[in-house]
Amino acid sequence: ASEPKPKTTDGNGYLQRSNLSNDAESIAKNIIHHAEYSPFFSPLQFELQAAYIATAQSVRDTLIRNWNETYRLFQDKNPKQAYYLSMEFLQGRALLNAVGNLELKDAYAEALNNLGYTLETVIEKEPDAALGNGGLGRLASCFLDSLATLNLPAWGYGLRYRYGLFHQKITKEGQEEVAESWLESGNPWEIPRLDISYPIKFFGEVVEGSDGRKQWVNGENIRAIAYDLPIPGYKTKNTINLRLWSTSVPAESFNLSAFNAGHHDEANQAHANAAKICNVLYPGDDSKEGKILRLKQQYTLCSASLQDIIFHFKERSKNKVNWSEFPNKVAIQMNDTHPTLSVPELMRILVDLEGLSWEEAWNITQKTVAYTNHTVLPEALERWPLEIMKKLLPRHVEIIEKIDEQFLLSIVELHKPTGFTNFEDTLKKMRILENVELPPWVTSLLVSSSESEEVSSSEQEIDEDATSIDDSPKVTAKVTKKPVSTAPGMVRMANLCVIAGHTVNGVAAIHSEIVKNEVFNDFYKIWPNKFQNKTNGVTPRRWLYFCNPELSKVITKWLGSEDWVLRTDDLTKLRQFAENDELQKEWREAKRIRKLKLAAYIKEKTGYTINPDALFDIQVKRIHEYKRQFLNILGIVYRYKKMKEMTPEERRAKYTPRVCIFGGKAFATYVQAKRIVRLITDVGAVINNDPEIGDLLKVIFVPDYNVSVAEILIPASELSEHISTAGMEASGTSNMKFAMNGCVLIGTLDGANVEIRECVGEENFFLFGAYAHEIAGLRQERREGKFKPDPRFEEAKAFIRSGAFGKYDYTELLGSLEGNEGFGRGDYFLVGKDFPAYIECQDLVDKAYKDVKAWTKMSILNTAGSGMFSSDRTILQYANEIWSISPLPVP
Ligand code: GPQ
Repeated sequence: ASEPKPKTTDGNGYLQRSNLSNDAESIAKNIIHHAEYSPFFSPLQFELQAAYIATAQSVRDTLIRNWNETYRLFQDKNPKQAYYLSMEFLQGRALLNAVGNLELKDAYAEALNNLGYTLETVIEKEPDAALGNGGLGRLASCFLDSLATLNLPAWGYGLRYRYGLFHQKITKEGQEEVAESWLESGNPWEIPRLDISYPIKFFGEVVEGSDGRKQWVNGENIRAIAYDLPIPGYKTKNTINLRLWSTSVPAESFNLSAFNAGHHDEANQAHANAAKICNVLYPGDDSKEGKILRLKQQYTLCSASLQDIIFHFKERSKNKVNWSEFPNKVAIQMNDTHPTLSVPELMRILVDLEGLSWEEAWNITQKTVAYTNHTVLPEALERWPLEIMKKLLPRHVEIIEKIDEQFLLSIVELHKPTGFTNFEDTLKKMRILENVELPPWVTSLLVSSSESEEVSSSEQEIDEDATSIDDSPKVTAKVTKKPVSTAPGMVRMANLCVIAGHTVNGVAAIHSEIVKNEVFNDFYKIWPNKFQNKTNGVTPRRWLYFCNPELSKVITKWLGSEDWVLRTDDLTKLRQFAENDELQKEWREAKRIRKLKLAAYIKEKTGYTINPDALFDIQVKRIHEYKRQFLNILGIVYRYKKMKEMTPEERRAKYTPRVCIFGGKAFATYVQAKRIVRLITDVGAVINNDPEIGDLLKVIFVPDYNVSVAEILIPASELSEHISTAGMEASGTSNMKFAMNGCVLIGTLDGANVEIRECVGEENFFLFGAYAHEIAGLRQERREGKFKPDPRFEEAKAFIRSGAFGKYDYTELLGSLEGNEGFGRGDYFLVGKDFPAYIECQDLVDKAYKDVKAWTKMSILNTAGSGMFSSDRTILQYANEIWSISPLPVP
């Protein structure tokens, strides 16, 4: 019998929509409504903070309405959906982006004017949502914008950290970290979904149930609770979801008897442990260290998201669950290896909870998951100690061990025709487990194929305590898990991803080649079709249209329409006007407005006055030795020294007035990176106060670089620095944002620089430095003591050593550039090698900037050639070539 339907529903159980009017007057009423009834503040006051919260809540009304329509469409049509799993989302601010995407910016501006505020000042009240460290997290956020804009059925999953990326203070001593609490004044954008939560388990034991299935029991039990952030697309009703998990415990975990006995901390222990998981964003970028808490975070993300995905799959299957359909309905993308536990978790759910066979489950898992690699730095490829993982996730380790053994089996099969001579090293390199003895059946195979190789009796010994994880008919021997040496057993997450994923992609053409030919070459040789390239992109809405309205207006005028915001390839049509005096004048005027705004910002944040007509030269990104901010500042030191040796006339003739701007955070325990920050500020303090130099050179460190600061810096840029040691930057994404905003790049042939240079034209890109394929040889030469440093490089270092920039002892920092090898020495990043080419290239920049017309042309051609770096293009490629999903627009 059907339940009676309330009158307010449409007959299908859905609530009928209420109307929201989009005129300024209705919006103002709605804002006032929220100001009055919102629980965030006293309704008697309508201060700026209240205006921001009420405005955000009013925008959220529209977002929720669109979110519901989108969700309902996905439920009804049940298309294949992509799920983007990421430990980081660097969303930045939401307000301007939301009203811009909804095409309500003018209406909101008018409404706020009528209430005595301006949209600009209200926007400034929003704290950045900094749930990410850098490029990887920001990429995830750009992808969400494109997924919604392209009407694709997709959701993002992440964690709701209470403290995002730290705030950076710059003092006389360099960087200081301050905790960031973006949720302190409440988050008006999120929708707490206390109705949606899943159990998560840690530790405990694995037992076998009466049905023969493995059961994971006891241990620590917590719950993951959903918080939704609606993500609007541009010029579409489609609004997708970023579901962030927070952690808590079920009520029964509160130890009431302990509390009543006065042991308050003890009573609260379970809750405190659970809350800790989502307390802070892991502060590493290309992180080196792993902590048990980090593994708990990763597992929480994977387990909660998979339970949720499976819940939706079942709900949409309408009582006819057919597991073989799962890969036709679900695509899971793992953003780097951080969500790798999705693989054993999906296997566990399918095998232990749903009762599928191992083969069926493996088949489904492989067809469902795909992996994006974002780095080739060996220290950043995640490896987890087997012992830690065994304790925390005992069943998952069993599953990983079995995947490992099945993998060994499959490549042994593959190599049977060619024999197994010299095969052991390859096997050891490729398998998931590291420092764990090969199963005896593999060892015996290797012995029989190579008489010369002796195997010690201890290696052949079978560990009686080891659990057999094998129930496959092909393998019969028991497995030994004893460490081969004293080195602890490890789980290589990247190898697990490559083995389990149906697709592995790099993030720029050159990076994907390195992934295939170096990092994962053994895998590439057996599965060439698994490997793809998906060159990164950035959303042209946030990174050009919204943050640079002046330049956007000029572009729109000359292209005759605003279509370029969705079809960035149209930007190429600017090429025909690149030398047009009228366009050039408008272009420079637009840029100058943004330069003035940046100058005001720098004055406010640092106290330094800069000349808006100087060349604005910017390097903003995480501080890392491989990104070589060190090279940049050494170049500046050399420039300054040369300036000091010249007469004022010579100086003016040779150099162009420049403001060198840096920004970026150093990982709190990355000592060398923090020294680089200190050096930049020390150099700035001397040069900026040198009356002889005046506005010919200024060195600014903009504190607390984040998404919102980037939105001020990038539109004002004229030259930007992307100068990593070739082969080390997977892609870079700020390079794309700069080019879009008419900024000329100086850079090495690394990451996406290679493709940007091709697209904007070689003559519009300042290229220098060693090539990726030369790096290994150059390092080798260096080790052999064959490297002869350029005298100009020696001069720059000596100038710092002389104490010209203060008393701080730079011995350790400069020492990293000396010697032939050793940790932290031997100039691993080849700063000395590239230094002469770099400063010569910078001289060319000075000359080029003096020719205003030629420079403006280069600037226009950078924007014109940047169309391919829209994340819309990237996402379409993921949709078509990895996920097989199609657009489903809300009518
Ligand atoms: N990247 Cl592995 C990060 O920002 N964090 C990470 O942990 C890893 C990579 C970056 C990478 O360094 C950049 O070159 C890329 O442009 C970016 O990911 C997005 O792919």
